[in-house]
Amino acid sequence: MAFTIDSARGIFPNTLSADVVPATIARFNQLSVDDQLALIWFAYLEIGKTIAIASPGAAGMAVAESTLDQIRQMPFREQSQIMRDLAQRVDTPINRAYASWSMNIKLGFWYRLGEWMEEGSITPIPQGYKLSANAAAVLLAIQNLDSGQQITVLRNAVVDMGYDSKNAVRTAQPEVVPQAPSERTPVTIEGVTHPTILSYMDNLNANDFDALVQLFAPDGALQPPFKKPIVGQENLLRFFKEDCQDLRLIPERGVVDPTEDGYTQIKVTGRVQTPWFGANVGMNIAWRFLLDPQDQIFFVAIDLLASSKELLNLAR
Ligand code: ECH
Ligand code: GLY
Ligand code: GLY
Repeated sequence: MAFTIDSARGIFPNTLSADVVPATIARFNQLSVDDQLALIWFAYLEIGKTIAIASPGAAGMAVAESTLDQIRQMPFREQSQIMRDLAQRVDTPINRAYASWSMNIKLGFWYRLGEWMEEGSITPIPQGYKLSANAAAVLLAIQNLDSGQQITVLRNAVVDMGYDSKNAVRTAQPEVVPQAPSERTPVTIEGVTHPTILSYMDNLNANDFDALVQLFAPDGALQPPFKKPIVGQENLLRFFKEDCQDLRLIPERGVVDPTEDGYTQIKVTGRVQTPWFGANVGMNIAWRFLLDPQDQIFFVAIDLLASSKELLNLAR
């Protein structure tokens, strides 16, 4: 066979992704736990000044409700300890529950805690809390990122909290109903008319995950930004259902490049919106597809780009 998943990861090597995001997370992870929580609080307030965030959907949050109530009823001192435990990833019942939730439930959980901190029912970050010099430098680095990179740093910091035991059972996320065919608006991509690529974008936009996963080869893979590839239709379907609801993909342009043994490399660039920030944040994205000789997706990498200039970079 011409390609392995490992070699496929290297297609379109000129693509510049926002490596500043993992670099910033690595610096963040070196900070003390109190600095981490305070830094996120400051960053969140700062970002919230210019971009509105949507409140989490009620249906999705049901599984976190009892944990949230439990925390709300604790004395302030215990609430602080719960937040520290989450950031320190120790083994506690709440941290195990947290780790079992989908990404959006984790974000919604912190969204609620943040609301309650503002309103006074959850212990606030102490007034006048002074960040260490290192933490202040990380906060400044975050302030200098573009908004798509900022929300990615925030999200990754939150998603990595809790305690993920090896044999943890994941809590199912309520499923969404795919959009009716009559309500869908198909995408168009300058330079790309390949039906597999157009269907990929359209099915993801319509939350039609069963149809989406059929576009992949049985052992096909998808690599989210800064993550390892997710391999195989079953794992992909779970990922789509849990973490990919209500995304808006706005591909703009691309190139198609037939390669060895009947495989095709296709790079598309454009923007993606998350339901949390809607049209207020458009992330600059590249999709690097490798289709097999049957035109099924053997591999696709999704990259968060270093800058909007990269949207025009379709070079190999
Ligand atoms: C407070 C202080 C104490 C500590 C904490 C606090 C709360 C923090 C909160 C943070 C909320 C952050 C949020 C971030 C949301 C980010 C969303 C992003 C989405 C990116 C999606 C992409 C999708 C790409 C994909 C494409 C595909 O083709 C395939 C699938 C996929 C303040 C209390 C913690 C509340 C809400 C970055 C890029 C295009 C790979 C998914
Ligand atoms: N409001 C964003 C979400 O629940 O996904
Ligand atoms: N929403 C999954 C990711 O972008 O990593």
